[in-house]
Amino acid sequence: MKLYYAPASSYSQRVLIALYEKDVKFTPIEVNLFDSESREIYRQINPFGKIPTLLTDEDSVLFEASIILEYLDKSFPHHCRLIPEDSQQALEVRLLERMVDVYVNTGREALFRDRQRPEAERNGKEVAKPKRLLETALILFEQKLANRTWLAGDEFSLADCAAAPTLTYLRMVYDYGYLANLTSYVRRLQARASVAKVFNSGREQMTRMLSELRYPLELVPII
Ligand SMILES: N[C@@H](CCC(=O)N[C@@H](CS)C(=O)NCC(=O)O)C(=O)O
Repeated sequence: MKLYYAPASSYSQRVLIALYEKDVKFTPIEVNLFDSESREIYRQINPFGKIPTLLTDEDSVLFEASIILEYLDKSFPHHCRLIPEDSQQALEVRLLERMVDVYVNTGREALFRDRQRPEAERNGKEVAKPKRLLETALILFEQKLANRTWLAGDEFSLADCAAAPTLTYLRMVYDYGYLANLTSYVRRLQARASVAKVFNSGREQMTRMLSELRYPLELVPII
């Protein structure tokens, strides 16, 4: 199995966390999307030019992080099930993962773009709606985490693989420290071996990318 990825890419990190959780052997292939020639070559594998992509041992090409995770969970069901067998619980896991993607990631990207505008142009109407939806999702997570270890319950799942990179990077542009359960949850995520391993290997690339921005940003550690 080959994984096309970049160490700092949040969608790549989601897949890497799952691979480490499941202790699956794979060949990592780093893609430099900032280089036009590498990007062109990579488009022959993934026409959208997005990372990650998984090339399976049966030569299937899979894109979209959540589809790759579904494949890994079905193919390697014996270590750490990411999607519960119980169909009701599986729906909850998929719903939470979708909320991370649709509301938290979209809000994070909108806030990130906003921080790359001159200060006088920030906080305009284009950011109001994604920010409101982001906050709605975070409050819902806060309520669910009042009596849960992981986002969907007692077991680490697909939803946590998605939430770990997203909530870690979100802190650069949005301080959710006022949400105590969510903050403790992110601490638990970052202490988990698979998540710590992924962040440690992505930190250098992310720190460099953030320092080269028009309005530089920094990773904000959770205290
Ligand atoms: N929907 C895709 C999103 C993947 C994605 O946006 N990856 C980013 C890196 S985190 C990327 O490839 N960006 C390059 C680009 O958009 O050109 C997935 O779930 O895998």
